[in-house]
Formats: sequence, C-alpha cells, structure tokens
Amino acid sequence: MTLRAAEIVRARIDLVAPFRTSFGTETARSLLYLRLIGDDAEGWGECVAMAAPVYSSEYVDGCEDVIRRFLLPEVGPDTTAEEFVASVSPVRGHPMAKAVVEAALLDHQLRARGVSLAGHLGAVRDRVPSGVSVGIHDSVPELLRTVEGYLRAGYLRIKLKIEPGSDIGQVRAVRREFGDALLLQVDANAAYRIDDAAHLAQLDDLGLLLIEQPLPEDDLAGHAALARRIATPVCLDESITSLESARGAIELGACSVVNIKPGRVGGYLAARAIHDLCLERGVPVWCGGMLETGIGRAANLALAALPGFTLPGDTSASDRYFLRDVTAPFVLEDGHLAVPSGAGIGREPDPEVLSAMTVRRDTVPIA
Ligand code: OSB
Ligand code: MG
Repeated sequence: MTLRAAEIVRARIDLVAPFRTSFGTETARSLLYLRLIGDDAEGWGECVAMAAPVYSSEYVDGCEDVIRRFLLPEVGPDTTAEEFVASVSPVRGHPMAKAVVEAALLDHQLRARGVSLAGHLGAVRDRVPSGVSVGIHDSVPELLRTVEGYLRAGYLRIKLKIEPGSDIGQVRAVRREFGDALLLQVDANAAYRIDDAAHLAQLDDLGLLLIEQPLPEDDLAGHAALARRIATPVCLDESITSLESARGAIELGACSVVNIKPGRVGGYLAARAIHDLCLERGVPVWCGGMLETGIGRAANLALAALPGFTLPGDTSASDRYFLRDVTAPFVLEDGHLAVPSGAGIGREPDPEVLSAMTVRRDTVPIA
C-alpha cells in the first residue's frame, strides 16, 4: 500500500454552454487533480473549488497552495484517509483542499484492497436518479427550451438557479409549461436577505421540492426565520460546512433538507457522517455537485447511493457539462446514472484526454 509520490495536475476544460448563477457565469473549469502514486495502486482526487472565491471562500489556486504547504506534508507512505483527516484537523477551514487529498487517499487504499468506494461507504443501490441544475437564462423562452431538452434527455428533476429579478416569473413559467408532476426546485446561492421573505413566499404555490440556500451562508437564524414564513422547504448548501454545522442547522430549524457536497465538508468521510446524522433525524439529503469531471462525479455517485439520499441529486451525465470527460463518460440511462462498481472510485482519467487538457503537472515526493 506504500505511497511514493504525489502528482499535482492542473488542467482546463471548457463547458458545453455558459453556466450562470447568482455569483457569476462559468464558461470553463480550472481543474486540479491529485494523483497519488503507490507501489501497487494509484489514487485520484478532484478539487471542486472554482477559479474565484465566489461560491465559498476557497479558490483552486489557493487550494493548491494549501495542499502543497499544509496537507501533503501530513501524508506519509502508509497514511490512511482516516489518519489524514485526523492529522489535518488543526488546519482551520479549507475543506475543499482537504477533500482532494482525502479522496485520493481513499481511492488509493480501496484500489489496493479491491474494494469499491460505494461498498466502503455503505451504498444500497447500484444506480441513482439524476437531476440537473439549470443556469439563469436571459429570457423565459430560452429557459423553457433548455428545460425541455433536459427532460427529453431523461432527467428526473429540474433545479433552476434564481436571483432577484430572475425568479418568481421564471419558475412559474416552467411549472406552467411542464405541469405539476415535474420535480422542481430552486437554488439562490445566497442571493436574498431575510427582508425578502414576503417575496420568496410567492414561490409557495408553485409546488417546489425545496429552495436551496436563499440567504448568506452564516445566517442560520435568518434561514430559521424564513423557514417559519414560507411553505417551501428550506435546504442548505453553502451553510453546511461540517457535521457540527449540520447538527446546528437542523436543531435551529434552519433547514428541513440538506445538500451534501463532499468538497464543501472536507471529504467523503465527513459527508457520510452528515448523511448518518440526517438519516437518524429524518432529514432527507441529496448529493450536490460542483461541475465535477469524471473523477469527482464517480466518487459522488458512490456517496449518492447511500440510503438517506432520497432526493435526486445534481449528479448529471458527463455531457451536461463536457464534450469529452476526462474519464469514460457517465451516461444517463432511464434518468439514472450507474454507480461505479470497480475498485476505489472505479474510474480513472484517460491519459490522452488528460494530457490534452493539462496546463501543468508536477511531482512531489512522499517520505
Ligand atoms: O450551488 O449547487 C450549487 C455549481 C457550482 C457551484 C455551486 C453550485 C453548482 C450547481 C451545479 O448548482 C451542480 C452540478 O451540476 O454539478
Ligand atoms: Mg447550491
């Protein structure tokens, strides 16, 4: 199981279409992969941080710096993912940076043992229902066309990004066009304030599954107050950064649904712990996404196969975002994606595709 070196791979991939949220428009992903090289197996992790600190305070170049300075020095030849997580607990914050190293360690140790990540985490399904996150559009007709395309592809749930000025009318138009049976939810990425409660209450008669992160990430009391004033269930994304913040949010009544993103909470082990807490408290969870390529997507599918993931996740097919994914593509079948069953995350980069995407790669010895 001995690790000899780590390779940091920086790459770039274009999105098939611009993706607009309340925090900005993405047209490409700036990627960081960590490849751990062992005697018997490799391990891969993908960083979910964006190029700029606009979703959370992390950004991909900052993650690289934290990984090099503070995280890789904690990895020795025989370090396990569990040991790594414990040893970096003195480092405050930086969950996305920690999650990359943890994921690569898990992948390596599970590949060496021939165990799948899904099996290791406690998966109970071999395929998961897929939802899709739809960016903010300039016009309602364009939005309806985009949603129609995703429904035709088989997606089982639609999530609309919203912001002030592009919300109630757009959501109402989608509900009218596609009917009451459509599983529909919205995501504000913290674009509103508690003073907008009456405005957001206009969503109440649109039959939404949930509203995701309406208020700023540190405003748990605001979310609790909002949850008392609107009928749409409140789901938290950005606010849930740890097991403790998940417990606090649930106890305060700040959310009745949780979006779990491993990168946001410091890794797959913390993600599983939050899942376990939510399952015990009867709080439904779903797996969020951060425009991951195949490496991150493979691991997310393993997580999404746990029993508490009762709502469709943002676990879309590779072609939702990319013309050519870095791994063998994830393809929608009957609205579902198959959970990889191979050892570790069950996917690895295609060397040629990766090299065409690569901007820079560099090896760090492990001693
Ligand atoms: O808030 O869920 C979010 C993408 C980047 C950053 C934040 C979010 C998102 C998405 C898309 O909504 C999720 C995906 O399809 O990967
Ligand atoms: Mg979100």
